[in-house]
Amino acid sequence: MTYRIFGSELSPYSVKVRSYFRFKDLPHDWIPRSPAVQAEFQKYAKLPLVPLVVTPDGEGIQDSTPIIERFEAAQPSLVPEDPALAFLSALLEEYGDEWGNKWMFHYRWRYQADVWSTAERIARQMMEGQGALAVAQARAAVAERMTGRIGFVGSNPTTEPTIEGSFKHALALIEAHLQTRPYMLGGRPAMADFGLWGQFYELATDPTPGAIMRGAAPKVMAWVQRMLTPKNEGPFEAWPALAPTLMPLLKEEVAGLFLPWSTANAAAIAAGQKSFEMTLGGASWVQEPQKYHARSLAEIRRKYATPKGVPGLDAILTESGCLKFLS
Ligand SMILES: N[C@@H](CCC(=O)N[C@@H](CS)C(=O)NCC(=O)O)C(=O)O
Repeated sequence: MTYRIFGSELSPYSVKVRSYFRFKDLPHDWIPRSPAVQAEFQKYAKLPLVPLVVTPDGEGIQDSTPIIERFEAAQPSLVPEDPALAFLSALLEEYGDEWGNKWMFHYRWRYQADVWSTAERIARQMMEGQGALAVAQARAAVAERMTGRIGFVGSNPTTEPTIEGSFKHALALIEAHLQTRPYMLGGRPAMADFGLWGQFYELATDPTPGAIMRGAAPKVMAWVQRMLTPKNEGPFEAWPALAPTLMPLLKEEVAGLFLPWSTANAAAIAAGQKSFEMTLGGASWVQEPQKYHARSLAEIRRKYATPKGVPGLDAILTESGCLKFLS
């Protein structure tokens, strides 16, 4: 009854799923994706993406959010009983997965120290067991290919200040929020933790953003460590206790940047545009649209349709400014 997780230490969605399996105490083997396991990977994967979970009866599952959702029926569950909190948790997971990934990808492939450090680690995984020359050659190839792809997540000279500003601002807001609690929604981990954490874990291991985090955010760093093996340490808190430090994150980041960006991105895809431009957080933003994000925006809107109207939720979403993007 052992699951196999094909993943990479360098992939935020892979480490997210691994931490989740640890939290659920699901027996699993962690298999770093490399040429040695490529045939096995291809046997089960529909998309050339990690993570891939292979179940004990040989079914392949991809995409970290549905992977996690699939195992949620078994205890311990990540989902708070309060449906309003459960939705906010899913929304923060989505913000981490889709917007937090811009911070991660931008810092990783923008600055030379980060490019080299990441390319080296990827090359070692790819060239496992081969000599230094093979690793050095793979490192150069990875660095060249990935720096050329930095624009895929919307990072370019126009958007750089917004991406870096958002990272530092979110870091400060989450640092304040984690002063008095071990996890985003209180004493136990939630979807929100897993989505945000995958990105922050990668950021913490890269030189430039890692230095910023170590200098400015000790509580976030302790949470990054804690989330490697997350545990129930107490109950979820109720919204009134979370609100003073969580509302600013919903307002300034989720409603201020992520949701307007995601809505414009989806509109650009629907219109078949090659690129889109907008004013985001008071600055200009321009990029080629990203296909996957339109699907995940539709999915979060679908998730909103169920708790819509539960006591308290619409008031929170209205006050934060999120509501107009969700229906
Ligand atoms: N939405 C997917 C995203 C998966 C994804 O983008 N994976 C990246 C790594 S982070 C990937 O596999 N890229 C191609 C590769 O590494 O070969 C999820 O949540 O699992």
